Amino acid sequence: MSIRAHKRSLTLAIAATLVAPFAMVAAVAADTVTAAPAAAHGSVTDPPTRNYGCLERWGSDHQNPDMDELDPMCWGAWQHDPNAMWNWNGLYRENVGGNHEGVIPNGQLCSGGRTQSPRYDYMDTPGEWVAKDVPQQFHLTLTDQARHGADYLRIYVSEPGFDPTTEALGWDDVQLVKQTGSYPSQGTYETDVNLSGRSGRAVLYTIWQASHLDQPYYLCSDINIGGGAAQAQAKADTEPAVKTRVATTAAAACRLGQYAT
Ligand SMILES: [Cu+2]
Repeated sequence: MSIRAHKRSLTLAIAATLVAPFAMVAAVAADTVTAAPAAAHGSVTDPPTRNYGCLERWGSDHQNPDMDELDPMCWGAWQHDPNAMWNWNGLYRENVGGNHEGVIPNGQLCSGGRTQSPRYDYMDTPGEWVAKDVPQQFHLTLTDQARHGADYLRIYVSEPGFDPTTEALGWDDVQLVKQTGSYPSQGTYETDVNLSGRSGRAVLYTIWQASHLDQPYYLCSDINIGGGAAQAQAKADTEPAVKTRVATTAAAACRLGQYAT
């Protein structure tokens, strides 16, 4: 077994232990459990990606028919493939060679060029995705359960006037905000994002170039720039229990990751 294969199987073993809390949350709420084991990878958890947001809000209640009205894009996502949520951390491609714009077609940025199709295809669907209120300057957090490290985070924001409720994101719709330096292997990567001069709904697009392999992740987060921060905090304080459970699981994953290395 090569070192790389060994690392991979170790990662999978850790993943099997990590996915259990999610499966239990689902089992409590639903008669049928469709959760499949997720390999331990990561994603932008704040502001949450489309699929991570749908897991945060509905992971313990994903068969609730009210979701159709309350959160229609999440409803669509769960109908399309629940594994996009259970595997919230697996939206990546491999061996892209840094040629992101050449490999990911316009209109498919949020699914990483329909990676592992059809699992994440719905992430490209225009519509009323729930957008997180953020100030013009905020912290972005990427949670890396596998502690892959990062060669860089490259962060784009959709152009003013781009309407994610009617358009799928293309390269001509985004402008580069920043590219970070590298991060060592750790549980979270954080960076400041400055969107001065911007307001309203936008899509934040993050490419995480992991360091263990050529394994870039393509991550869309819906944001409402300048949206009432106080209001967002009040909402967060009354979020259903699942949010806490997911956050606890993610934190536990990071700690487990530390011991596993
Ligand atoms: Cu990974």
